[in-house]
Amino acid sequence: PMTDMIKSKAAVAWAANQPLSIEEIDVMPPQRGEVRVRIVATGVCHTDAFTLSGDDPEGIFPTVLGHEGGGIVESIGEGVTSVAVGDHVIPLYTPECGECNFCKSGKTNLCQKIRETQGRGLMPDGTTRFYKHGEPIFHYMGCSTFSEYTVLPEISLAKVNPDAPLEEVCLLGCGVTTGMGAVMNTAKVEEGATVAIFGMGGIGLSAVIGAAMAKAGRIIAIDINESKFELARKLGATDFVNPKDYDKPIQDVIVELTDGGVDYSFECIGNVNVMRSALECCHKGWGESVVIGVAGAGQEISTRPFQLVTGRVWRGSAFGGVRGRSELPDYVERYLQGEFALNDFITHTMGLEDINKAFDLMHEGKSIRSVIHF
Ligand code: NAD
Ligand code: AHE
Ligand code: ZN
Ligand code: ZN
Repeated sequence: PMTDMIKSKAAVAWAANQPLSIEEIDVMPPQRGEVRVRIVATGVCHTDAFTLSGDDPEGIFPTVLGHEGGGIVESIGEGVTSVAVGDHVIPLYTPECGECNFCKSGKTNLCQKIRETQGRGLMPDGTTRFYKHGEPIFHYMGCSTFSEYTVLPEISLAKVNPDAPLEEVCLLGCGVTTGMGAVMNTAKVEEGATVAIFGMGGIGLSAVIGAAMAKAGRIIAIDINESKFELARKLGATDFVNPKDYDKPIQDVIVELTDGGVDYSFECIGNVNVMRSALECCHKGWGESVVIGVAGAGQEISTRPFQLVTGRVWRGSAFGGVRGRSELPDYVERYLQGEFALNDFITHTMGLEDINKAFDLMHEGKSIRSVIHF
């Protein structure tokens, strides 16, 4: 099926640390195995701000950021069979090809089929589909949802139930799935467990939802911004800790509070010092800590190896360990069945022209998620 170049409104990041610029860009037709999608709505995740800040070693400019979207297939390239024009889709920054060693291992969601080109802001054939005055603009995390139209490989799309409002389920494209999945797939938190969650942004609050669904006995919410605790309580958190209220390491506070430490902890901030606290607040002999937060170039984690020798486990999770094409549609179904709400997270909505406001609100600690409507 032949299609033409299309004009698209997009928020372009021309350089690190500059406000996004609203532009009309050219979006090329989908090539073999590719799909062009009209984005209906997109959330703004802290990772978008991280890359814009210049701290992301893979950050490359100019680019169209955004990776938490929902959209409708506008056109398909040659050979595309798994989606059709009009299908509702969620872009996947972790694709699922089903045939690479990673997909076939059954041990990870980290499909590597297109990881190398994706990390360089390119489509799998090594070129880009975005242009402004004939100059190429790079893709981002294989998604680039801050554009009215974007192009993705077929393997990077989850086809979802069209009854689901894309203005809400876009959050399943990253934040909510990441937090819930880290608790349920990566840690496999069991009923009655004691859980500590560091950072009550979109990711940490989703981890609270996951822990409540897993029937954790105690869910300790930790944040330096106490305005986040109200929603945390509503979602099921049972204890609230502001590290600023103490003059000793927060891991010591939590170990005392829990008579020896937690069964599971989750770092949902991207701060390497907090990652250490999250490990060290785990119970000797069995406590497991999951790193979800993304830390900047050059940052490293540390702890005494004795922490691991004595049975604590340090692990990490990307996209909640969820295989996007085969498992994400079911998250949408569970949302439709009322198992969890998404509107609690949407503190702000705005048009693309106001997207810089979404970044300001995030940095000021005033939003959980801003959702951009096109
Ligand atoms: P956010 O900015 O909405 O939330 C971060 C929260 O951490 C805020 O509430 C903030 O007040 C709190 N915080 C900051 N410093 C703190 C400290 N020292 N102690 C306690 N709390 C502190 O961010 P988000 O969108 O929820 O993303 C969180 C992190 O997760 C980011 O690093 C993001 O890049 C990462 N992330 C990872 C994945 C993944 O797949 N691994 C997916 C999405 C996001
Ligand atoms: N580019 C960064 C790494 C960024 C990162 O860790 N990304 C997460 C998703 S964050 C979503 O908000 C992820 O899925 N990582 C797995 C992968 O393959 O990128 C860097 O440090 O280079
Ligand atoms: Zn994200
Ligand atoms: Zn694969």
